[in-house]
Formats: sequence, C-alpha cells, structure tokens
Amino acid sequence: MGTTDWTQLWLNYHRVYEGDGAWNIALEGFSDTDVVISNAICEFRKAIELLTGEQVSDSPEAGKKALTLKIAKVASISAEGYSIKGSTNGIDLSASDANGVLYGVFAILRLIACGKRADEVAETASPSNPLRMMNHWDNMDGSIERGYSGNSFFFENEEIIINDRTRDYARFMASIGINGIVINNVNVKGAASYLITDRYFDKVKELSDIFEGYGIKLYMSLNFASPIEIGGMDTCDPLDRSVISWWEKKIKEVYDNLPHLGGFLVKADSEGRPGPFTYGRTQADGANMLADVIAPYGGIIIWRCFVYNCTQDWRDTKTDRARAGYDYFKDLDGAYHDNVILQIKNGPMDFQIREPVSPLLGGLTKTNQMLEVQAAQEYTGHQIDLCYLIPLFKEVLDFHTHCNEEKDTVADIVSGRTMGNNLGGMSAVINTGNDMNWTGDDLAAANTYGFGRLSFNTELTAEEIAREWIAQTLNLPKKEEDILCSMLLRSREIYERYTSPLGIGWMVTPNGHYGPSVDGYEYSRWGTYHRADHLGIGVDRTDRGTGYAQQYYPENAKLYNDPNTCPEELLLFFHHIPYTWKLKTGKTLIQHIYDSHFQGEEEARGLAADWDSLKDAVPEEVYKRVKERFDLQLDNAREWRDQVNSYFYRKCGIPDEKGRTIY
Ligand code: GCW
Repeated sequence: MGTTDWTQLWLNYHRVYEGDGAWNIALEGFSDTDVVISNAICEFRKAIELLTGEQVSDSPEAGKKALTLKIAKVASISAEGYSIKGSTNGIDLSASDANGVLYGVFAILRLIACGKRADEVAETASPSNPLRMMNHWDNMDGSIERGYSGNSFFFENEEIIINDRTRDYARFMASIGINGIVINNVNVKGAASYLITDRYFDKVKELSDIFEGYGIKLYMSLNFASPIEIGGMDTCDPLDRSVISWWEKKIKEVYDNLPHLGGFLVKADSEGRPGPFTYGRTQADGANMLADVIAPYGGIIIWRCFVYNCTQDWRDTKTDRARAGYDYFKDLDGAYHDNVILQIKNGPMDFQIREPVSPLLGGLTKTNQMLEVQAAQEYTGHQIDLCYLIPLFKEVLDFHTHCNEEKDTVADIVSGRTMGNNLGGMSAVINTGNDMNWTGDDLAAANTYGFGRLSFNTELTAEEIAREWIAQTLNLPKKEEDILCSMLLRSREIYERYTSPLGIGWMVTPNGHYGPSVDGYEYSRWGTYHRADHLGIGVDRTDRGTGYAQQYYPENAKLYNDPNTCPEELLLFFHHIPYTWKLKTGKTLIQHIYDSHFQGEEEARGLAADWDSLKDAVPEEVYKRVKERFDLQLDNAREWRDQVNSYFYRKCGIPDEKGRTIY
C-alpha cells in the first residue's frame, strides 16, 4: 500500500500471522462488474496480504494451500446483512445485497486484524439501524464548524476536493457500516446554497459515485430559503404555490444530475436559520412540502428538531430551553409524511457531557425518528481532552422511554422496531478533518470508529468497541491494550468530574466552548443553566418549576420529579438543591463539588501517566501527538477545578472539609 500523507486509521492492516495459502475469489449470484463488489474484493486482496502475507491470485504459487473466499447471494439474509464462516478451505461469505458483501469482507478483515485466523472467522450480523449516517459541518470555504481536526477534506475556496483521500474516507466509513453521509454544514450559507445548482453538480456527482462504490448514499444540507437565496424570489413560504413549483423544478434538476442522491438534511427556524415559522407555518408544513417534492425520486427529508427560542430573556424563569424540542414537535406527531425523518439530539440541550435523554425520543409515536449525537468534541474537550463518548451513546440507546410495553428503548425506536417503520437510524456530527491523523487527537478516532460500529450493532459494548479499535489501529500487546482500553472507558466521567457537577453543563467559555467560564452563559439569551445562588445550585424542572420533567412518560416523570428518586448524576438538571443537601454518599452537595473537581484533575493526571506508560508500545509520532494534548488537558483540568471550586466557595462560603487550597 503506497504511503500517503494521512494515516489509515483502523484500516491499518498489520501482520497478524504468516499464512500458507493462496486465495481465489468465487462469486455466486454476484458480479464484480458491480462496483461495490469490486471494491470489496479489492479491499480483501490488499488487506489479506498485509494481514497474513497471503495473496489473491488466479495462478497460486506452487506449494501454497488453495483457499477460496466464496461470496454467495442468499436471499434469506436481511438487507445489508452478512454471514461469514471460515474453514480449512477458506471463507464462505453469504449476503443478499452488495452492501452485505462489503460489510462481510470488512468483518472478515476486522476479525483477522483482531487476532483470528482466517479459518476461525465466524459472524452473522445485520444492521441494527436502516440509516447510519455521518453529518459533516463542513463549510464551502474549507472551514469546519465545531471542527478540531484541521480543515474540510471536501471543500476548499468554495470548490469541491476529490482525491485519493476522498476514496480512503469512503473506505473507512464503509468499514464501520456507514451508509449515508451529509457533506455540508447544516448552517447552509453562501456558496453552500449553490450545491443544488449546476455550479457544483458535476463534482457532487463524482463524489456521490465514489460514495456509491462503498455502499454510501450522499446527502446534502439544504437551505430552506433557497427560493430566495438562489431563486431570486421574495418568499420561501412552504404553502405558497409559486414556492412549491420552484422546488418541483429545482428538485427535478437536482435528480436529473444526481440520480442517487439520498436526500436532504434541514436545519430550519433554528439559530437564525430561515424556516416555516417565518410565514406562520408549522415545522410539518415545511418538512412535508419538501418531502412531497422529493418523493418521486425516492429521496428523504431529515428534519432537525434543534429548534428553540435563542433570543429568550434569562430573567424569565418559566422559559426553559430544555422544553423547546418537545414543545415544538410533540403536537405534530403523525403529521409528517412517510419520507420525513425527525432528527433529534440525544439530549434536550446541546451535546453536554451529561444530559437526560430527550423526551421527544419515544415521545413521538407516529413519526420516523433518528438519533443525533456529536462525535466532534464541541463541549467535551475539542479533541484535546480525551473523552471516549461511546459509553454516553450507549446510555442513550439503552434508555427506557416507557413509550411502549416491551420495545421502548431509544435503540428500539430509532431502529424501527418500536413502530414497525423502516426509516430511522443514527447520525453523528463527525469529528474528522484534513489533519494527517483525521481526528486531531489520534485517540479521538475511537469515537468515529465507535459511532459507526454502534450504529450497525447497538448491542456492542463500549469496551468491545474500544478493544476492536485499539487492536486494528495500534495492535498492542494485551497488557498495553488493557491500559489504553481503561483510559478510554474512564475518560468521559473524568471529563465530567472536572467540568460539571451532577447534570450541570454549560459552565464553558461562550462561543468557543473550551475551558471554564462558570457564568459565561448564565445571563445570556441562550437559556437557563446553573441558577446558582448563595444557598444552592440547579434548575427546578419539576412540576413546581419549568415542568420539563413532565414531558416524559409517567414512570420517568415521577422519577425525575422527586430529588430523592432522581438519578443523582442528573440531580441538578432537575432540581435546585441546597449546598448542604446530603447525597447518597453522605457528602454534602458542596463537598461533592469540591471533591469531584479535585478528583477529576487527579484522574486526568492519571490518564496522562497511563499514556506515558505506553510510550514504547505505540509509534513514536503517535505518542508525541497524544502526549502534547494530554499536557494541554492537564492545564485545562486544573483551570476547571480551580475556577469551579473557587466560584462555589465564594458563592456559599462553606469551606472544604479537607482544607485544600481553594482560591
Ligand atoms: O451546538 C450548537 C453549535 C452550533 C451548531 C448547532 C446545531 C451547526 O454551537 O455550532 O450549528 O448546535 O446543532 O445546529
């Protein structure tokens, strides 16, 4: 494999054992004229030689054991699923479609890279979710909103970039089961509005074809105000006949040029983005108009529920940003057309290190839903601080909404199992960029990898995913793998300890969202955050306060409404609690704040020390890059510890029982 000036991430095929075979490929029911099949075979050919020294050849060297990768079409296997079984004769791979073959080949390679011999591989799987998507917040000028890994590898100077790196990116995404990619920022501005015009059709088509070769559909974020911004009209009212006919003409033109386009992602009436509210229309009016126009082409509209009043007055104690998504979208449940999916952030606020699960997930019972999470570490350390987010994603997926007797978890809902619908899934705001290691911090690639694997198989544990990622990326001996795996699994709660407590987020520098600023957002138009006073901290979201807790089904509403039953990690999200309140540990709340911040900073130092212990086990350049970030993380943890502890000590005057220095 030629060297490139970017890493191969988890497709970093390393020698696992010296094989004695020579491989041939046998196809039954599939043809390598299908580009997906051809790419799958090409991947196997390249990887098996690196992994075992064995070659794929029609004329095997003498003395080599003949091995066959038999790829057979079996109609009974679910869509995009596969069944693989190794034996002394080679490997049998069965699938019912080309994506299943591709995912089956990557599964074979993953199992071998993780230590199996070819004759030992065995796995049967089909995707947990119909849609498994990455959302790029990439801008046409090459910048990335909330991007911490360099610039966009899709866009530069308002042009679309297509090169070998593009193909590698498609390979990486296919290897983790991603089947949909939104290439541009949901804040569609300037040139991005023209992605649906002949200014960009050729390049978008070229990009779409590369994705198609890896079983991935290309999607674009759409400017709801396109009729105005590129159509020269004076309205984008979704019920205006002239607007509808503009979209009918435009979408026909788009699909004439981009026949395989998956559809559009839409952020409307949110943070200054245009939308149906401007014309007194509902979110369903907006989504359904676009959905009807795109339906003849098999396209879908993914409509984001991140709608809230971002000009609210912080003094208004009844307006609660956490309520907004449910308040705006619950009443329209069932009003959306079949090719609309509502994309819902995991929490009611905005990708904080800890939030309750959005009550809209499962609150909607007659509408297609997708879960949106953020792999980009906007509020969780900017890919400087280590924060393995898969445990957070798992918590959300496993959350019981009580929307249904037996299939009521978020994983059930977004997979379609709860409602029996076939449009749903998971999206991640991706954390990649054109840094040579793709993700800023090499260890942040565990989040990219983990989201993909989890969206394909929601039963995987955070530890299983971590170990898979480590084995394929760094191929460490067991002892060192255990150390790195433990670091990943501890990192989310360590970050939470020095930046929270107990469900309070947002004490972060405004706009940049890295580093502490306890009151940075507290008196802003963006919402209600910690409401700390000299007696206590937290927001009363019970039926005596903002009433947010009542947006959940009764079982959860009751649990959250009472501070004695509310899960302690969310206590201050739902309640205003006195500093002298005794937690389950027997500690007062204020002592917990002091202890958790001292502990968090100590544990961050523990992460850095663990990484130092791996110095001789990982490539030198990887060690150095990650070490630099741990040095920064330690500064950050200390800053958080001291600013948060000092803030609350000065607020309440209650000293630290352990007499530690608080400024
Ligand atoms: O978290 C906020 C971010 C914005 C982002 C917005 C959204 C793309 O600060 O940068 O805009 O959420 O999710 O739309």
